[in-house]
Amino acid sequence: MRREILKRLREGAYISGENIAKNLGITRTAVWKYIRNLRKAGYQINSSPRLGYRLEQAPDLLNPEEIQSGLTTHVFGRSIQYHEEAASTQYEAKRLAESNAEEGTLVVAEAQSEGRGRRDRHWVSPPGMGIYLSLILRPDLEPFNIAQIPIVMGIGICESISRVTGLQPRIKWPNDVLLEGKKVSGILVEMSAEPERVHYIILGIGINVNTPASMFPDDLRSTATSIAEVAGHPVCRRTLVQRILPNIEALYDEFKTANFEAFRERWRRWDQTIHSRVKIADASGSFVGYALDIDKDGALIVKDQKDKIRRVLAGDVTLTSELAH
Ligand code: BT5
Repeated sequence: MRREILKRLREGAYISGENIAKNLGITRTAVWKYIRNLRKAGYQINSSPRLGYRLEQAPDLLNPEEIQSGLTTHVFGRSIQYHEEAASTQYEAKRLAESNAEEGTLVVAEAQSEGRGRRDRHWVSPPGMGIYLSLILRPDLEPFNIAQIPIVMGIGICESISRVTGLQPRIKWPNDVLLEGKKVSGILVEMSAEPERVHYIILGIGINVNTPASMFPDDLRSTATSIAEVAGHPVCRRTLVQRILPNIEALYDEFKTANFEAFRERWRRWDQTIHSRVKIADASGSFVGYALDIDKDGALIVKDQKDKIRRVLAGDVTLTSELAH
């Protein structure tokens, strides 16, 4: 009902409470209560005794009403579960996936108390500042290909940030998006699979949109940033989500039928890893080298200090400089 009322208010003109009530088959008192609740949620709604109600300004919330108004996707975000606060949108999406939620189901939270990165690391998720979302995917792919998904999705996030803000984000292989060398977004892919078959994937995306530097813990200040910090002004989270969803939906559709090779050039366009000195760390240790390229499977090709060529499939990359080759 709330969504229906918003839809009518969004048409832009004044609309009387009586009209809304008649249209939706509810009482005028019920309409008034919905309007009161919308105002509480931050919607600025003008009311004039003769003309009725008019929406002056919608808050920058990531609720289904806001995301879906004007969303151009076919599948992604057609069903949305919204939380003012979640422990982690990954947990919620996993729960939904286990109970057969359809592909494209989106979980969004305004804040996360236990936002997660890879290997159970923490993702800082202060309320109302960033985008914290998880999508349920059910691709007919082998588990081997899944590690390529965050790499491909990085392209969509860069393209979207660039389109909406004019900034030039960069990808640090495999799953970080950087602005001016600092992390602005991270991608997390978790899956439930058998050796040959993927049951579902939860694609998690975290973006620092309006997060002030002061909200990052001390140990992240030198490595994390937000779009607003770099742009110098706040950026509408809803606009960004509405750009990201169709972008990553198109990439995903293409990914299901093409192999990673098809994305290599586009990925290189945003990359900041290749031709850099890198430190690679994974569970088994770390080494220093020079990133030469990304191969047709999305692996990072690194020349180590003994001039041995190593193929890196997973791990954390630290860029130690950007010297030309
Ligand atoms: C990632 O992991 O970068 C994946 C982050 C995915 C977060 C999304 S939010 C929606 C969904 N729900 C979740 O619970 N998670 C996903 P990783 O590469 O492991 O990076 C984690 C590291 O980034 C941490 O150990 C910190 O050093 C740093 N970090 C934490 N919060 C950050 C932030 N907000 N901005 C920049 N860096 C951050």
